[in-house]
Amino acid sequence: MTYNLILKYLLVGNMGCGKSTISAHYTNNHMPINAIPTIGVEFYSKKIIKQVGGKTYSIKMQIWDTSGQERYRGIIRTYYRNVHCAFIVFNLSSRADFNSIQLWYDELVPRVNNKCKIVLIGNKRDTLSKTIRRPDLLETIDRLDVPYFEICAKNYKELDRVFDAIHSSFIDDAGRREAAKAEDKSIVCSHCAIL
Ligand SMILES: Nc1nc2c(ncn2[C@@H]2O[C@H](COP(=O)(O)OP(=O)(O)O)[C@@H](O)[C@H]2O)c(=O)[nH]1
Ligand SMILES: [Mg+2]
Repeated sequence: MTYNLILKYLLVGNMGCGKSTISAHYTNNHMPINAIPTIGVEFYSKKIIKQVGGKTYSIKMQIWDTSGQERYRGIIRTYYRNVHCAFIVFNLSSRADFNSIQLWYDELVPRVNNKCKIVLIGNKRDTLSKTIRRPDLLETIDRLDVPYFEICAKNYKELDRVFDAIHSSFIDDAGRREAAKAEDKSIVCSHCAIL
């Protein structure tokens, strides 16, 4: 039996932090990512099959890549509501990006579904000029209490590792719901679409 899982992901963060690169590379969209900033919202999708605990999951991802520009905020907010996981991306070499993490968190939290997972991604790990002090970063992760990944968006393996960890957490949630159903404790989650 194959379980179908539809996962909607959203990427937010300041302009230039690497959201479009992450989205395009992860979904194997080999279109050249030029220097033109994203206008409003761009859509990417990817389908993968994953075997977990003897079960097969067909996972369809919908990835909404947003523009970091303030003037598109109104349009972007219309995409927040049904998202399963929102990624706050920042450039590890940018103090301004780091200072905006809290702003992006405050932007998302009141607007996303209360079951939406929020994940922090420090991108451009490969750049030498990491300007953010480690203790400051750790304090932020602790304060927001979110999973944190450090990546280079040009490294496909690192991207796979991040998204795989996120899918796995949704599969675990789905497994727990299945187990609860089997025990007739009906915990029904309408948010994560397991069909
Ligand atoms: N060195 C390095 N450059 C990156 C990385 N991710 C993105 N970039 C570059 O940063 C610039 C902005 O990336 P983009 O994905 O358009 O950022 P967005 O505005 O957040 O969508 C582009 O020139 C990318 O090639 C990374 O991990 N390392
Ligand atoms: Mg972009």
